[in-house]
Amino acid sequence: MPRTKRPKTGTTELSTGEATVASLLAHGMDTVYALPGVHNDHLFDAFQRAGDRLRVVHSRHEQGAAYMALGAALATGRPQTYAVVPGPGLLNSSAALLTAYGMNAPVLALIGQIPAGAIGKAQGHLHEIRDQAGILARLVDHSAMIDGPEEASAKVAKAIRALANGRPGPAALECAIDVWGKRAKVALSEPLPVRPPRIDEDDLRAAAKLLGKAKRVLIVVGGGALDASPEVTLLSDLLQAPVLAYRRGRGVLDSRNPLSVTLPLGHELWAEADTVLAVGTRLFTGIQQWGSDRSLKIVRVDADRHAPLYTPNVALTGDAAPILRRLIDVLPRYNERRASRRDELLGRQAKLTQRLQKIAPQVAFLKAIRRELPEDGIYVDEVTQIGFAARLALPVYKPRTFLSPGFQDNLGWGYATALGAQHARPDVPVLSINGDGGFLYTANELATAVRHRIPLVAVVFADGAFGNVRRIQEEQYGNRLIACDLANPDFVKYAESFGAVGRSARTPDQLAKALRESFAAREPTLIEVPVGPFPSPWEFIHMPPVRGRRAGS
Ligand SMILES: Cc1ncc(C[n+]2csc(CCOP(=O)(O)OP(=O)(O)O)c2C)c(N)n1
Ligand SMILES: [Mg+2]
Repeated sequence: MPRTKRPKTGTTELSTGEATVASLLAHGMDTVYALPGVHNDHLFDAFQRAGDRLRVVHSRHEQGAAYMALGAALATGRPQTYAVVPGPGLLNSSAALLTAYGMNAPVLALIGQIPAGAIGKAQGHLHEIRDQAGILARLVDHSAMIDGPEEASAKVAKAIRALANGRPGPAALECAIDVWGKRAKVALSEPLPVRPPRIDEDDLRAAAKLLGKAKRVLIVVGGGALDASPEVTLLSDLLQAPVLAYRRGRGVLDSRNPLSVTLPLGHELWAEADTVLAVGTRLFTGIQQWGSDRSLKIVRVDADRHAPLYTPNVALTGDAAPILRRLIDVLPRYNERRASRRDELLGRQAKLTQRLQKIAPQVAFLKAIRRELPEDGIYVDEVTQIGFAARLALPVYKPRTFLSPGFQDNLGWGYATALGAQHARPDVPVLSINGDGGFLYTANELATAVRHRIPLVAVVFADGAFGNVRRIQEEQYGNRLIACDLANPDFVKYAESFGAVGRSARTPDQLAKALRESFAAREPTLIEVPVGPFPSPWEFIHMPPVRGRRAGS
């Protein structure tokens, strides 16, 4: 492991907080999403003293700060930071940290602590929590305590490297209330190099051979493929392989390419495939739901060597883009020119479009959204009826323009995540879609949108229910309804009471018009769409096994 380079003696006198801020800035991290409190006062003073070099975006709840950092990380692909107080502050942010972990998102959490000498003594200090370090160590792969100004910079550098090293993901640093303000002459560490693993040439050839001789390749892409869109596109063409994305990988292959498929066609193609090229995906749906057997060969490209669900025939470990570039170099030796599958896939896509008439009301709204959201606009998903349908039917043209919470699928992530995405990408419109259930998780952050002039446009589809839960109770529990009907605010007035723009739309055409006007106005906006119950999408999402053995069962 490379050691931190540092001058022999420290030359600048800084507080721990100031050294931390200087290191963030040295790593190009110029924004902190944050909610202050006494434990972090010295850190916030350092934020203040950084002046224009640092943007501090304060939220109204710690989950808002953490989701904003997550949204900014997902929209940009670059590391982002949030800072909160210990105990309740940390726990308030923890669902976002968990989601960042599940999504391998580069989010650095700066968490306060009680006085250093009191940690672990259960004396009842403000915001004390038992074994905060242990809690953090279970939430993220890299966590550490900053014990003084001299080591702050090195610890920040290590944590930031950990965001990208191996399987990427969040990291956390704690610092005690009486340590942030301590001063010393310190040496600032330089950013540490991230060393990608060497690409194993034997494995590469084995992968090329397997793919080259395969008759029907299916490429499956997840969040680990987001930075390998050109490579996946080329490989899809060379192999005439359809590319399946469910949530995270949408847009890696442009939906306008007929070989770009979502779950229902992926299910059919999984049954027919002899070889799967899995890029940056756990392959959960395929292996766990659709089944696998010996005749299915799997080439895995992943940042993580560990494949928990299956044993790949060939595993290539590291960043997808460089590995796939090498594969593209080697593949022609083993791969004949293939007959085009374009017409076949066009036909199958057309049939799927027919089948998706079953969820026509959702599809009509999605068409309106796609018409109005520019090609590089960012759609932020939610665990709601329009969201489930979007995963199947919203065309996505570019990676990082469809942000979906991955396997956590945690209700209520959307609005604050979208706010972070819009803050970090002011150059493109961001659209947050929500159900009325999920929206009220972070709707208070409308105040943040207004305070920081973040021109996010959000839509809330209001059916007066946790609709998904309600439909399951109707269909599978003899209509015995419990805990599913909601009392809603008037969403238009609610938005207006914050100083945001409130609009209302009832039909897809009205929504299109409201979106067009909102994207043009570029102001924090909430569009309420009153709706009734939607038809169930589940037959297109939970599909039966189509191959021999189901792994894990
Ligand atoms: C953190 C979390 N809590 C609970 C759930 C379970 N859940 C899934 S969908 C849903 C209801 C969603 O309601 P709403 O946002 O109004 O969307 P709708 O289904 O009505 O479109 C619930 C409670 C979840 N996915 N995540
Ligand atoms: Mg609802």
